Amino acid sequence: MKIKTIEQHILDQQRKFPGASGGFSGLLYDIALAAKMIARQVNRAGLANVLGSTGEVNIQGEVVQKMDKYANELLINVLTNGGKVCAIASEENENIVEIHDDFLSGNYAINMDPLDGSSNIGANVSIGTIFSLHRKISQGNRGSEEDCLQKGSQQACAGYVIYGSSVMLVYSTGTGVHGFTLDPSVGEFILSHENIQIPEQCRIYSVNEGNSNYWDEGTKRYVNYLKETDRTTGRPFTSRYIGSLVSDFHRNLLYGGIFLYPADYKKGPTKPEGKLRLLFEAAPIAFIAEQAGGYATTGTDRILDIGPKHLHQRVPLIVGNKSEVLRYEEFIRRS
Ligand code: P6P
Repeated sequence: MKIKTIEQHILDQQRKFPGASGGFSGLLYDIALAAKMIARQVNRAGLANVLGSTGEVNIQGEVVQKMDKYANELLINVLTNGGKVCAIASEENENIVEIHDDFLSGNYAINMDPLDGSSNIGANVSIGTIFSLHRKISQGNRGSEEDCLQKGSQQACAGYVIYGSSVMLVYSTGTGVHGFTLDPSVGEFILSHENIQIPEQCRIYSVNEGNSNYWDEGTKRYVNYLKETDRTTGRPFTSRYIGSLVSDFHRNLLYGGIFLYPADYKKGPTKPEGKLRLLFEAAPIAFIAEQAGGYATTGTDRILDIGPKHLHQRVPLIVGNKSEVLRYEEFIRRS
């Protein structure tokens, strides 16, 4: 097997695309460094008294896990010291983290979910870090919220780290999706999955069926369709739901599947936007999905075409095999 570290891969990409400034490869290196440090803490969570909550509630109204706080503060620290970012938007912070005058302000803004699915960590379920990079577009010397509030189609890079049976970093800069597995014995991310393409045949569907009474009719009919028997389309699909977006998405990306977190009317008709956040979850996952030959929609709109209105905007997310995601849109159109 060709041994290629993520740093070598980034430099190869750099040589192919001289347009990407040097800051980009340094920024990805900083993210990989933070990922290694988070992985170390996640893997010893049960021993290091970092389980459980801090007792705080974040901007999402969710209880902050100690590991959320650790991952968020570590990433902000590494990125700020790295001098490659002009603004940091985090799922854990109400407003953007501006880069203090004592530090260099770089050419990229980062939107991140430092530790997605962290409520699962107490049960040793795989969790992840999700990141999305945009080129600076604001006029000032230092970054602003404008740099973070860009359409998903404008991302310079999107990626995630999955802290599972092994630690993997998966990313795309718009020229395919590449996966790197951490070799803890040498502390390097080694290329293990070059140019990932989602399999043609969809085999899996992932959705929290506990919400099914609160779905719209189109979603109900589509999920029932997935359960019908039709050997020509491989149905019924297998149901797999971990409740950790990075884990559910990563499995479906490699095996073929569709993930759904649709609008639900649990909180009444006034909150039909679903649970997942556009900037920190849906847009980066959608970018990777499309680069791997898949597709991502709200049910009516392509995720990557949505112009964000505010940092913590939520959207319905249906992502995976393009043919199945387009079929979902058809069910919604007809309902
Ligand atoms: P539910 C984790 O809290 C998360 O944000 C995603 O990782 C995951 O896909 C989703 O929420 C699970 O939500 O409502 O099914 O528990």
